[in-house]
Amino acid sequence: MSAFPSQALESVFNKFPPPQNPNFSYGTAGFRLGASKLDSIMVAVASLAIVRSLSCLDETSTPQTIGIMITASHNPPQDNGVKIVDPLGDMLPQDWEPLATKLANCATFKEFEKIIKPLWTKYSSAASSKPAKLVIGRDTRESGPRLLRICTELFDSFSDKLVIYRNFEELSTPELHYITRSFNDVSFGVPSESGYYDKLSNSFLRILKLYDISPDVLVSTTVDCANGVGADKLKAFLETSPSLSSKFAIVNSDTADPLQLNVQCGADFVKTNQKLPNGIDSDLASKDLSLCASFDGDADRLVCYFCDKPSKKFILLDGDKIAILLSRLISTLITQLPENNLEIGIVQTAYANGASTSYIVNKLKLPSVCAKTGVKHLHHEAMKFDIGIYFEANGHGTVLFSEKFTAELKKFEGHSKAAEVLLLLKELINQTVGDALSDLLAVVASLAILKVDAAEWANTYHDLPNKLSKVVVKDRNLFVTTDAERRLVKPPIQSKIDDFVLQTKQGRSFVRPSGTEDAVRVYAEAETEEECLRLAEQVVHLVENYS
Ligand code: G16
Repeated sequence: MSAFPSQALESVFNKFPPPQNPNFSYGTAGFRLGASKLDSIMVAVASLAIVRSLSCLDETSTPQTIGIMITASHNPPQDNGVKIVDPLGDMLPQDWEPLATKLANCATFKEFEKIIKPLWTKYSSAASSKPAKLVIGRDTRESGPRLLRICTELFDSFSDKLVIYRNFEELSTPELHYITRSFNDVSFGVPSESGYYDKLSNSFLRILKLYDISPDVLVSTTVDCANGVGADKLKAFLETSPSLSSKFAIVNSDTADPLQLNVQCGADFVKTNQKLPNGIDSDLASKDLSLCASFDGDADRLVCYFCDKPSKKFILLDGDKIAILLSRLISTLITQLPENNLEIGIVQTAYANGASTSYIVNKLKLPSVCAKTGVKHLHHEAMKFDIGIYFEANGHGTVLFSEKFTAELKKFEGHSKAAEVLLLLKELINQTVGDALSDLLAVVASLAILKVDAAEWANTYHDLPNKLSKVVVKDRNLFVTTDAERRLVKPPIQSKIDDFVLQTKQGRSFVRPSGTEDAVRVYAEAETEEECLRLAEQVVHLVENYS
């Protein structure tokens, strides 16, 4: 068995020492905070990723590849974050998160070694001392290269008998998830950026061909890339797919100035403020046969929108609307199969607009599940269905197709166009995590196949007026929720929220601590704009008074 590399680890640990009394926690999407505070966390995460790889053995008892993604997605430019991606491209299992938290909070190497050494030794022995395998990527944040180098410095301090890694530098979050899985599952794709682009463009163009749809007639889409990594990746994708390049125009693509990231643009800005981003005006957004879309800072969220022509009113097509559009296409295709017993389900969070959930249950007659915020929670629930469609209202989501789905559909291959299209959708829609580019292509294909324009899509149902507020509090950990984050256990203000809700027509409101920002979020919806704003103010006031 290879010896535990105590000295090498200690020297890197001491080079990037933790602060006094560290109090970090692996949250909704890994560790996320001011970039200057992340150095010691990188050492903890890189070490844990090695152990995770050693613990995930394939059928030949060889460690599988684990991903490390350095990003803070929708957060402001000065933040950064890091998360671990499991062999199949999903998130680090939740029962490993406390370990990540513990390692990040070790104040001395002695404490750190006490936790990591027994695990490393145990798993390395089970892996017959074969090396751990890792892939690493980062978004365009200014702090990204420096934080990434802390990880590679750690890996380089070991011999390659202990760790083999591939550094991809700049990647979108969904690319990193795709590449991680492809290293472990050759049937999933080629583990490279070009493999990812080919998989998307081939499946997309083949779907269009089955319906004789020329790319020229697709809706023209203007994409706000949040001045983030999605801009570079969308450009690269369009270079590899010239037949699509005239249908997608990119705005907010300034990745050379890291301070512009997510500023007045991007999916989070558009969804939260319910207005157009910088770079897209109401004339552009109301052009015929067009659509606007926003990616977030690491290109794993998508929202679409347009402006109504005569009134120039902004109309948002958020994650709820995307889920419903995709479920409409998938349900239509399923009914065209010669036979099937596949169960489709839709997973949302408490942020889903009440009107969307009613539409799913009452019109689509599909099962609807409410999960806690965080794609890891939704992903888990969606896996319980043969076809699990999951989207957060903020545009983070995807559609998971099960093994049963593939087995059933393969039976009809060659004699059912619907089966062929469904199998291609499984290729097009990222099976590992929400993916703005893949979701956008799925939306554009759905609109073309269903012969629906943005206005008709928006009219599927009408959102109840809603408002999401962010309240900065002294300690967000004082806010504890239950019932998929729809009710507060602590502090004792839930009954007051209930009273406000009862006084509001079609009212709904909840309070939850953010897992990615130092704040508490307050959501409110109601029958009218006025009542919604009143409810939001009342609940925000309650929270402010309590903190
Ligand atoms: C992350 C998570 C999402 C979550 C969002 C906000 O998104 O992956 O699932 O909705 O944070 O989370 P919270 O309200 O807990 O701050 P992203 O796109 O920032 O990685």
